[in-house]
Amino acid sequence: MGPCRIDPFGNGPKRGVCGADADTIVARNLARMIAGGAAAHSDHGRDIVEVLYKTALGEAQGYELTDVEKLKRLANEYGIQVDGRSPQEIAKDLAIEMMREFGMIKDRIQFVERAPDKRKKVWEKLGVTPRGIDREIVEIMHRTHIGVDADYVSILLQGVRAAIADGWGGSMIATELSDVLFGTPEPLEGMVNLGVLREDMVNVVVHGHNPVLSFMIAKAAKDPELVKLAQEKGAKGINVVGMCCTGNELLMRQGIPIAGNFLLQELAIATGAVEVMIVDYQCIMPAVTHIAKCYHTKVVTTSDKAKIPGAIHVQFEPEHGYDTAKEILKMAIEAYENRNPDRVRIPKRSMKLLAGFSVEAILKAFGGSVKPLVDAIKEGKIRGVAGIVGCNNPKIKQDYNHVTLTKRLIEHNILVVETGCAAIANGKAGLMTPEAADLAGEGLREFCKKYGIPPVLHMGSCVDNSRILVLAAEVAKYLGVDISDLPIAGAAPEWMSEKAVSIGTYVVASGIFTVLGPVPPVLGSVNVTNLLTRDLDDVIGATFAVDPDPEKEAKLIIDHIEKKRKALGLP
Ligand code: BF8
Repeated sequence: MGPCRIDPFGNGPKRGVCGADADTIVARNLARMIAGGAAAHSDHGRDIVEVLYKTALGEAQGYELTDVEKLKRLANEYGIQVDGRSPQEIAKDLAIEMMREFGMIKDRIQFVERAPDKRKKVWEKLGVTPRGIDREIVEIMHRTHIGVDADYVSILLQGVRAAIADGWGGSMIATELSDVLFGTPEPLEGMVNLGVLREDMVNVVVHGHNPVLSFMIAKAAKDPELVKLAQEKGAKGINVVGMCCTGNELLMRQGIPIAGNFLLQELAIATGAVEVMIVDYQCIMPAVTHIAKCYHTKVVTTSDKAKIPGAIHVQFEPEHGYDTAKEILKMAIEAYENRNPDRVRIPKRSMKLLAGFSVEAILKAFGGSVKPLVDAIKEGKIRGVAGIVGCNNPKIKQDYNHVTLTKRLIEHNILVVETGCAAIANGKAGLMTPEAADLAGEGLREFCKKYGIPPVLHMGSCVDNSRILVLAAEVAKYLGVDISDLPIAGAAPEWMSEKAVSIGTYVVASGIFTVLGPVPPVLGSVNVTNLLTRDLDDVIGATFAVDPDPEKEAKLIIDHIEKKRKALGLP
């Protein structure tokens, strides 16, 4: 009957022909954005569960169980017997248990148990504890169909439930199993920015999100047969570099250089030095194939979920992972011959950074517990912690909001943790080196120097926001409080994707005040806007705030952290 065009502000119609008003329409649209984001993260998680299962059966070519200790810890959480069993047997059972998380067999997902008791009670009282990951997403699609849920509060609560199923479910599964398969990150040095492309090598950009593809490409690029082939064509070797979150996955675990974040994907090709851009899914602009046509670059799609007109499709299946990776790399080596040296313009910029800050690595840096961090917060040396995450958005000068906000916060002795394109932005800006501690306020500077860490910690890709949840939960449990009591905050200063909407929602639902740069499409409903920015505080202990100016975002976060400190009786 639509499109649903109403005029909530002027003299036009206040309701659609079915009777839906602005509150209903805005809540439905927002819930559908959450569903899109939660689906993307969680389907990525599902793909990794499948690879774990096939690896356990010995059917995934080239994959192995790398962090067996973590596998066992996860098995314990799921009540799977560990003693006297092989890693493969444990992995098979864990994969099957995790498959159950997606459906309707259970009445609550497992990782919710990682939240502090007070938080779990809040979720139970509101009826937003997720039952199954897919179930909550599908239920949004059902409720927002014509003539189903029309109550904006009820619709948004289901949005919250699906978002929690993402952060504490699909994304957390993706993170944990990636650690099992590819290793749990530990601090390591890397390089970031377009200068990591090499004039004298075959350049392969892996772009997208799932490490299942990018790790196999990185592994196959070391194959002596391929290295020899590249050398025969006159190159020094094969240079694999990352783009966006799959780049973060490679950087975090292997120190593989990262060429850039979301708004650098076309520019990487425009250096004229990229032989192949290999993509899986999410955040890949269809424009890459248009740009590639101006050069010798080939774009290779690998997932039947994400085909792009103008790209070459090579379906990637874990059963033949290594062979397929070699096949694609051979294409890159062939393309190297067609590179026009006169058109190569690689910017001379690249920046050193320290990445690899998993929760395990952070705790290790502090001697095995959160105590040193908590003590520094209690003493006031560190005022609090902020998570800065999310995308680039062409409405904002690239990285400006990320970098400005981050600088202000560390100046005010707020430790910053980052993921996704925000992390790449601040890596490029040089804020992820231990030396960057000199830009921090006195207390944070001292703390960073003592532990040899940067004032801005790279915690990974966007699914790794689940690591931030785990860290926040650990600190809250240590202090015996809820996450919403902690002097912490979240920010997505340049967000644009539906995934970011889901992330923002589960971060707020976890009790963390969150500042957005661009305004989400909610202003058509005063009630929804008030709920998100004010009234949620009473029910969930946190709200959203919106400000496009990073200086003002910093002030909002600093004020919030000081308010929380005061409530805890901290100086
Ligand atoms: O998942 S931060 S632009 S690349 S959506 Fe995309 Fe946004 Fe970047 Fe990673 Ni996350």
